[in-house]
Amino acid sequence: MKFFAAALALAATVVSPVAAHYRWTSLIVNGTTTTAYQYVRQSTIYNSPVTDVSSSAFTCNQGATAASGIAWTKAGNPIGFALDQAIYHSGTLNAYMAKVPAGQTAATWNGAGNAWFKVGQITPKTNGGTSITFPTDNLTQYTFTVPSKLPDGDYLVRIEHIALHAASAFQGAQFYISCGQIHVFGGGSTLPSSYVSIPGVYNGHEPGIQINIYYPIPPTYTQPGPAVWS
Ligand SMILES: *[C@@H]1O[C@H](CO)[C@@H](O)[C@H](O)[C@H]1NC(C)=O
Ligand SMILES: *[C@@H]1O[C@H](CO)[C@@H](O)[C@H](O)[C@H]1NC(C)=O
Ligand SMILES: [Cu+2]
Repeated sequence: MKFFAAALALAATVVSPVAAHYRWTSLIVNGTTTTAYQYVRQSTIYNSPVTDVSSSAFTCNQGATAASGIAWTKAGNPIGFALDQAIYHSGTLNAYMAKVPAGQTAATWNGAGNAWFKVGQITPKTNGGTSITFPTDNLTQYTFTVPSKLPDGDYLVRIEHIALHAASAFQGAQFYISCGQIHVFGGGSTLPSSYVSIPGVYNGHEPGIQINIYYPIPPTYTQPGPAVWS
C-alpha cells in the first residue's frame, strides 16, 4: 500500500504538468484582460500542443472555433494575449497578424493563404556557447503594438509559444497556439509587402525549431519565421 501510494504520488507529479499545459486564453485590449475565449478561439486539444507544422491545426490550433466577439482596438495601441498559467517550458515566441479578406469577418475567416506577417517575438539569449536563457520562462502574458499604419478592418492575431525542451528530434518542438479576433480602427493605409502562409511558414527543420538546447549549448539562436514587420 505504501509503495502504491508513493508510486501514485510520483505518477501524479510526473503527469500533472502534461495534463495542464498553458494556454493563451484571453486578449488584452485597452489595458484590460478580457474574458477567456470572448475574443480568442478555443481549441479542442486543451492540454496538448500542435507538433505538425504542416497541419491545418497549425493555423489557430486544433478544432479552434470562432469566438463570439471581435475586439475593437486602435492602431498604434498595445494588444496582448494572457495565459491561463505561466509558461513552464523553455522556448521562443512569435506573434503574427493577418488582414481578413473582403467578404469575411474575423469571426468567420479560417486564416488560410499567404496573408500573415510577424508583429512580435521574444528570442532566446545566447552568448557563443557558454549559456542559453529563455526570456519566455514564467511568462503569464505577452503584449505587442498593433502597427499604427495598418488599414482599418478585421484582423486575426495569432500567438505561438514554441516549447523547445524536446526539440532535438523532428516534430519534437511543441507549438502552443491561439488566434484572437480583432477590428483595427484609427489606422493608416500601409500593409506589409510580403507575407507567409500558416501552415507553410515552417517546415519543422529550421535551426530554431529542430534544436537541442542542452548539449552542446547552442552558440547562437536563429528565430524561426520572417522578421518582425516595422
Ligand atoms: C477599446 O477602447 C475603444 C475606445 O478607444 C473602444 O471603442 C473599444 O471598444 C475598446 N475595446 C474593447 C475590447 O473593449
Ligand atoms: C521560473 O520559476 C521557477 C519556479 O518558481 C524558478 O525556479 C525559475 O528561476 C524561474 N525562472 C525565471 C527565468 O524567472
Ligand atoms: Cu509539456
